[in-house]
Order: sequence, then structure tokens, then C-alpha cells
Amino acid sequence: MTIICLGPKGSGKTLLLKNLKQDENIDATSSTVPTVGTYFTTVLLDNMKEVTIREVGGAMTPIWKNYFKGVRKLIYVVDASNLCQISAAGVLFYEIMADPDLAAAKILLVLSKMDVSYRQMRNEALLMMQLSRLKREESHRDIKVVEASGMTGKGMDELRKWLADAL
Ligand SMILES: Nc1nc2c(ncn2[C@@H]2O[C@H](COP(=O)(O)OP(=O)(O)O)[C@@H](O)[C@H]2O)c(=O)[nH]1
Ligand SMILES: [Mg+2]
Repeated sequence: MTIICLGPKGSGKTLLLKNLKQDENIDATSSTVPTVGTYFTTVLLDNMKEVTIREVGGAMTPIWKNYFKGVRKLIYVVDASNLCQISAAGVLFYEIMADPDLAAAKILLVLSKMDVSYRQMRNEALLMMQLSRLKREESHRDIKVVEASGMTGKGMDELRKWLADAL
């Protein structure tokens, strides 16, 4: 079972994964180093099953594709508090959706940093990502949206549930 976590640099992937892992050493400074290469996290779910998630650093966008083979679930993280970054994130998201290696993958779109965002920005972000159009065009596909924060732990239960689903 391969799960990957993608998203622009600084969108909050590492902090999110640390939260999922319930890492005791999380603090605000522990994730400021951009992930170089890829980073693996193993998460123990409530049903005592373990899943391993591979974060592919945002700086590696040109070679994301190399990690798509065999991927069953994909977590795409966008920073909901940074609308400047969203359009570019949306373009990349569309590219990912079009990749034949991911045709059967379940997709989780994470709007991160909701602690410093607010509802209107969340709606704006989804509009800018053209999510409703994407859902229409990719109606066969399972796309779920979760609002999260690596600071407050918001959304972690939903994320864990999604990870445990149909393992
Ligand atoms: N306020 C806030 N800051 C966050 C959140 N998640 C990450 N950050 C900060 O954003 C920066 C980049 O986070 P990181 O997890 O390394 O991003 P990555 O490049 O996607 O792995 C760090 O300074 C984090 O402390 C969040 O949910 N809320
Ligand atoms: Mg990272």
C-alpha cells in the first residue's frame, strides 16, 4: 500500500505528518527545514494497522511523477492561508489528476494552516483550485477535502479515518 503526500513547498506537509504520527517532539520550529528528497512517516491507525506515507518535497515537483507508480492514496496539501500560492498549486493538482499512474488513486485534498485562515479564504481557495469543475470532470474519482492545521491538530481525526478506509 503506497501513500504519498505532495504539495507546494512550505504548505505544511511535514508538520501535518508529524501530527498524524503523534510525534511528541513537535514544536513550531521542528518543521522549518524544507524536506529535501523524500520523508517517510509511519502512522499507527486506531485499528492497529500501520500505514507508511511518503512526503515528496515541494522542490521536487519536476520529478513527482517518478513516485506515482503503485500509489493507492494521495494526500495533496495546500496552504489555505496563502492564496498567492493556490493557483499554482491548482495547476499542479490538475497535472497529478491527469497522470495515468494515479488513475485509480483516492485523493485527499488538505487545506492546511486553517488556524491562520478563515472560512472565506477556504471557499476562495477551493474556487481558485476549481474544485467543483475538477469533481465534475473526474466524477468517477474519490476526492475528499479536509480542513486541517498542524498547529492545532484540526482535521487529524478525519485524516486518520481516511487513511484507515479501504486499506
Ligand atoms: N500556522 C500554521 N503554520 C504551519 C502549519 N503547518 C505548517 N506550518 C508552518 O509552515 C512552515 C512549513 O511547514 P512544513 O511542514 O515544513 O511544510 P512542507 O514544506 O510542506 O513540509 C513551517 O514554518 C511550519 O511551522 C499550520 O497548520 N499552521
Ligand atoms: Mg516538508
